[in-house]
Amino acid sequence: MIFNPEYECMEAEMRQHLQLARLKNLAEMLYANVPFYRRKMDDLGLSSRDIHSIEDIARLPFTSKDDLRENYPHGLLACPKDRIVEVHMSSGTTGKPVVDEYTQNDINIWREVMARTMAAAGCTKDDIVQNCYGYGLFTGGPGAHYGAMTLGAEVLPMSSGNTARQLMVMQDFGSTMLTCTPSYALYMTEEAAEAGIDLRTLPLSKGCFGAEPWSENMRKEIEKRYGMKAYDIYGLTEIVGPGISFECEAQDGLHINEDLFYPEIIDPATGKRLPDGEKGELVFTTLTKEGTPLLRYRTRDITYLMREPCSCGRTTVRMHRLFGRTDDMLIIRGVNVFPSQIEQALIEIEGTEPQYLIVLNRGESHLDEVELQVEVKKDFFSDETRDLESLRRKIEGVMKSKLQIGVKVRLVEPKSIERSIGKAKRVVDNRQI
Ligand code: DLL
Repeated sequence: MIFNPEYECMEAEMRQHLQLARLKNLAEMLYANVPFYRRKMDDLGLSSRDIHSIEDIARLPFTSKDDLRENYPHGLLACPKDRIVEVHMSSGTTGKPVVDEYTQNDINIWREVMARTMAAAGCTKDDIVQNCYGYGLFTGGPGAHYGAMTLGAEVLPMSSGNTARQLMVMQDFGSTMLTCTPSYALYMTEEAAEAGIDLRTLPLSKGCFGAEPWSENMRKEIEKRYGMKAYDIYGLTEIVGPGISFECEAQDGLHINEDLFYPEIIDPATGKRLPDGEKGELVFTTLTKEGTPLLRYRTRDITYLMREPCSCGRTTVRMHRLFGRTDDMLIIRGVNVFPSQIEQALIEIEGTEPQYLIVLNRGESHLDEVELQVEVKKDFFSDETRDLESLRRKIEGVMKSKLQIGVKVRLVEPKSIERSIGKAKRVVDNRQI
């Protein structure tokens, strides 16, 4: 279902007018209220009067994650503090967290985009949504909660973890929709199998999964194990949380809520804008936010934009599912490798689980060495060393041909790689030690 056809199916030219008017307001408001942006625009000799078309956005300054950290906690606030009604943060691995402070209008925007997102996955007031994204400073739990409530569905605010209880509730309350990270969705299938629960016989028919990279093959695996349709949803704390873009039934890229979040793709090295269809770093401008609006925020996520019409009737630009991040891209002997490519290849290999860990070491020769730990399926894990050895060699061969680099594969026992209830950790980098 299309939640808001007026905006989601708007004619392109009309949308551009809307985006332009909103961008001008934003630039004016940021100049007036946020010293950080006033300085940046003064340095470039720019004001909102220099914006004549939406393309002029390229003249405006970027905002980086470091800018957010340096202005922690309230430096980028653009409205009086007493208008803030909710705060979220994401911590990442180093430094201060990045903060998003919401006014009531910002929360309304979030409700709107999450309702669009979940409606596109088929959620209606008749659904029972088991929400196993974490609740708290993380945006996943509250975001899906707001979306489900806006659609009038029943929400089970489970948060992540306590898998036995998740499975009990799933059965006893007849959940029809699941929202969580894809890795947690898979983990629950393992626990269910162990407990003798056949998930395919339950009423679950759809799910919205995101917050971490996952592959097309992982989607197929989730769909098969649950007997449901699995949709990709994307977002980041700094911009609003989940709800920036989402898949429709065509599952051919993620529709961006571009009346609210203006996307661009740039070359991460030069900052130059790239044409549609070309892969680069995704950049967002929040067109209508009030609390902590951002100009040209560099997400570090890599994708490309697609403007071809979609069969669902929405006219919004789509982004390809993420290829990775500029900061988790591994450069191994000059070759760019993303963990998601490894995952995509692994699921095609009979006998392995989509559970893996990439361990990077600096070898004696001072070259980077990659060890790929792969979990073997329970029924494949025999004592026949010959079988395991041939499986190991097979994986090494596949990796060599798909990634163009040599990877040392180590097969590990079923369930020995640590499971996550939130975002999975796929890379251990020992090279700094
Ligand atoms: O992960 C928001 C979210 C919650 C999205 C629930 C979807 C569902 P952060 O914790 O700030 O926010 O992390 C944002 O996670 O820049 C991407 O690198 C990654 N990410 C988010 N969604 C996807 C996805 C939330 N569908 C960062 N595919 C982003 C791949 C994703 N990566």
